Amino acid sequence: MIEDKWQKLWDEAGIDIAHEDQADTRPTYYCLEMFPYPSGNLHMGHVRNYCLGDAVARYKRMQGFNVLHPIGWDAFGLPAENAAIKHGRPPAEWTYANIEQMRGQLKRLGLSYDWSREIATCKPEYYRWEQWMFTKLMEKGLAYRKEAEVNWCDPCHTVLANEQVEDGVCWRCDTPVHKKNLAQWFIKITDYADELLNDLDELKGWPDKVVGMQRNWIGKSSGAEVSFQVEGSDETLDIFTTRPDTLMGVTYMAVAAAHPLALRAAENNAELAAFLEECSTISTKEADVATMEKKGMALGINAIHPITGETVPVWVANFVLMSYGTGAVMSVPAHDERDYDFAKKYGLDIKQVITNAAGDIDVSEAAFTDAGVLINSGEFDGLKSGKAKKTITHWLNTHGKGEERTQFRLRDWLVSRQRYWGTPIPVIHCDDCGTVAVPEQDLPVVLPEHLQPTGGASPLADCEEFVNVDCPQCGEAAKRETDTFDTFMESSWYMNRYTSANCDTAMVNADAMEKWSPVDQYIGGVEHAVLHLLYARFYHKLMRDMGLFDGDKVGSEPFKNLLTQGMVLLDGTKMSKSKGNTVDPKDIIEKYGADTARLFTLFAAPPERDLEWSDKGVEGASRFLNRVWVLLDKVGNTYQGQADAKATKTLRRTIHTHIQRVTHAFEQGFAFNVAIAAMMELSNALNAFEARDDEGVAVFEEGARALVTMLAPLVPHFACECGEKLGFETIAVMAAWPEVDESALVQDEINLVVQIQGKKRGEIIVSPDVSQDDALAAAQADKVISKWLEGNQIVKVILVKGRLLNIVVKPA
Ligand code: OVK
Repeated sequence: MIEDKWQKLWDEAGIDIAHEDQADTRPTYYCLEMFPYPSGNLHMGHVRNYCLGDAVARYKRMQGFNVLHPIGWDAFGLPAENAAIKHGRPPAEWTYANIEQMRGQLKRLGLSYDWSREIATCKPEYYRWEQWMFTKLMEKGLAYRKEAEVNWCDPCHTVLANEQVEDGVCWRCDTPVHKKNLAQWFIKITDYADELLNDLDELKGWPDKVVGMQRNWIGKSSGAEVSFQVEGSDETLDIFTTRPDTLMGVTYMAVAAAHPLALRAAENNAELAAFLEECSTISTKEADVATMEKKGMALGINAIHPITGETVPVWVANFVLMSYGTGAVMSVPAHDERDYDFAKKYGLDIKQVITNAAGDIDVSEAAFTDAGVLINSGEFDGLKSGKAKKTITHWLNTHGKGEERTQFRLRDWLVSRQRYWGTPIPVIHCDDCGTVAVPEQDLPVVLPEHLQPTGGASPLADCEEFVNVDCPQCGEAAKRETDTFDTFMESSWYMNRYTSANCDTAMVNADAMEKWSPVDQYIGGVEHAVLHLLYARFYHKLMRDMGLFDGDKVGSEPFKNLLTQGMVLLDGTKMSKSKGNTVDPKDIIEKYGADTARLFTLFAAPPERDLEWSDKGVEGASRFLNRVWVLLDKVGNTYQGQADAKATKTLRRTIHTHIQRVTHAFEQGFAFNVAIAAMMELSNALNAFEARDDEGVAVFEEGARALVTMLAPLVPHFACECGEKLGFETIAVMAAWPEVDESALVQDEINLVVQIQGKKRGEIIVSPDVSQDDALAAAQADKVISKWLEGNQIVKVILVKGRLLNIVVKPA
């Protein structure tokens, strides 16, 4: 097996190890792929992700970089618990077995990871630093506990993320979920909203699409906060609007089902109470809220318009969420589609206050949502929307009824989960001292690994040796927090931990961070475009502000360049276990070997596009490697016949133009498919060549060596075997990347098109830097072209260097 042979040799040579040695003066390069959940077996999507990363890492090593290319396991989370429930084995057992299995599969592919830095996030030596960080965040007031409305599933006895609620039911047990107010832990990401938004401008190496998604998620909007008095009470109903110019068109207010006004109104109204209950089971996903049927009920309460003093009814509506803004909105049906549909459905007033320049807007059929000119707005009539926003906000401000405000869509990060298989939240609840952070010397709070979840409440809560503890402040009996962290916590800082994976005195080593961070190239699925990437950017800034590294030296962003890979499809749909349309990487590797699997995934599509699986494509990749192998047998051969110096020169030129093209493809967004296509062309050119003298033999060998060397980052075992066949001085994956010999690119002669009166009349063979006069002379000497010039007076000659000669004549 050539794979075993080479993998052993690579290990012995230690070529995958990132060097910390100060004496190593090579520039550093950090290449990282999103680390896997240890879910059981490698999927084709993983193979693609990790082959892309490996090609980058190996290429950079051959370019002379000291490369950090680590791997590890995102090991906590629900799948392990679900499998544990199904198989009756603790999640730790399942997780560690999967890690073993998947590590073997990664090794089988010959991926050049620095295994000395392998991490598993479920190990205390990893999560202790996350716990340490959390206690520091508590000290700074950046981590806090508060009651929040959450999705709760009774049978599963847990909070569900919005994404885990489908059509109002639990994704796992199909029971309707309901909203519940529970004390939860949050981290104040909103304190960093502005920085997270502004720093997006720095991320020139990220796809625009991902930057746009992050910008949208943070969702900065400017507008005004407006207070509406509740009729007959001292209370106000505060709302945020981005359209204060439409304030005079408010005809009703809408509040969330969980809003205190709604709850109070429902106390003596059974019908309303039933409606609020119905609302509590609906999804809070924005996409669902946008598409669901809009429903509401009047509360029987009025609000007083802050400018006109008129009353408008207050309704409860299922599309207003307590978790966004203030849980209340002003409704302007004439100028907002959702408000319009709702008003039409329930017969509420529609008052137009904006028109266009021509004044011919009619809102009897649909809302007019553009900016325009104010009408029916009293003293504000005639103002344009932009000016009106400012004027009305100013009016509110001076009358104490509102002010200018910027609002973010981003909410604080809810990090607690009522789950067993996660990092224990390092907090102790004491009847006297309240919520107390576990002191640094008592960390880590180790998760007992032997517990068996059953699907109900977390087994941690019943584990007395875990729960019962003395309060670190007063020494009295107290209880540990039994919630664990969201697994996005672990994946938010792993990229920094790899720089100093074995450091046991700090979360990261500042010098190592300076040396390696930020990640030069991050590669992973677009499914993480928003949450993971945002949390990782946030965490990096938190670590900086905690003084764990020098922000001026390291920078404030963890990932310099990002490549989001496309999906692997089979028959046009995403490979998925539940649909049964998967191709097992194991079968391909067993049948064709790791290199064919690697070559196919890299060749079949540009990295960021979806890749359609094709058995024919796999066979094609395998055949190409065979052809190269056979081609190498020609090295050293001399063929019969007259030596042809020109053909040899042309081959040398082809070799170097192809080195240039392959290098360019690697440098420009790692277009491996383009690089491989160029290598196939080079292989064909070599195959068509027959050396007839020593020069020919030497150039052929130069080409074969370049081809093998350039294949090394993609198909490393094969390239090493080829290198051995060719007598490489070093194993192919350690060879230096071939350099383009510029002199080989120079062409002695070129074909120059000759146009007369704008029409092509022939071609001449000239030197590439021919002068205009010499080119004209050559054209005049050409038998065919000279016929077109005969008897005509040449009035103008234009030479476009390297391309064409234009002659303008005056007919005789
Ligand atoms: N641990 C996280 C993760 O996504 C990453 C953290 C950094 C948040 C790529 C499939 C598949 C399809 C059907 C059945 C089973 C699997 C992902 C990531 C990387 C790791 C492809 C994975 N299809 N799996 N872990 N993939 N595609 O293990 O986009 O899910 O970049 O592999 O993926 S992961």
